[in-house]
Amino acid sequence: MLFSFPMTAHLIRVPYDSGHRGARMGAGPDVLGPALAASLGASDETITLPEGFRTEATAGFALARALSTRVRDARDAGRRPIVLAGNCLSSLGTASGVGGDDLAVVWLDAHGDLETPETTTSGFVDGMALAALLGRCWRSMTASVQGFRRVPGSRVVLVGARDLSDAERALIADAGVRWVRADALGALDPALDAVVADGARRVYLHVDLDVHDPAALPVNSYPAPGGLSAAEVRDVVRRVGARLEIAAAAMTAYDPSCDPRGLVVDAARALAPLLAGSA
Ligand SMILES: [Mn+2]
Repeated sequence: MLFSFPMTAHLIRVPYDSGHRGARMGAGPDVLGPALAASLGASDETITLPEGFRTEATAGFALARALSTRVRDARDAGRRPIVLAGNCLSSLGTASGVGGDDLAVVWLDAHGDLETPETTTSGFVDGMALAALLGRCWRSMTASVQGFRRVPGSRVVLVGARDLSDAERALIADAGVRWVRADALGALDPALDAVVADGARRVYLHVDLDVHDPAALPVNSYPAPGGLSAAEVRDVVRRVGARLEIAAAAMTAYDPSCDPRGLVVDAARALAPLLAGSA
């Protein structure tokens, strides 16, 4: 492997969903954090917001701003940040904290997170996270995140997405996002080659855990049939890590109330060393 130098992982928990601490997917980080810190031997911190009323978008971007600083600090200390977040909007903070002009994004998710305020029918800001990272929406808010720079579509590989609106499919085509379907994972290697040819050397590796097939791993209340097995997710991460330095990674969107047997925790524990570069 090209980038196998030892780097201790640092876990950063962001235990919020839509600004609500510990609710729904906001409960996932506090279940995953202790399990992974022990198995990785990693340090662990939690980002919190002061008490008080705030809107979903206000909270989401406040967390992204805090996360950007923590990610940068962890990297400056020689550690690889592994973010455990309720929402995918955390990606804005993580990618901004890594910074640089050689960054690719590999995004595993059942969904595209490519809606914009003009196309969303749910109003869920999290469903716009990747569109915001591409610079397609929320531009005054992303500008408030230290180190933010939009990632060009040619540097983005979307893996395993299958629950996509027409608007999201149109944005994939318009932005030139490289879409690797769950039933055609062989397309990953050519997509990664193209990203490297485009100048990327490092990657932010985003794993929305609902990329897994919900028949095997019940991750949250947004199931989409036809996802990846846990072994396929690990293989994707191995193949990404063989071509690009994993600068930071995330596991998101785990709602423990959907997973009474803790199957997702076991899968996350098996995946974490690959994200951390310690496998
Ligand atoms: Mn997502």
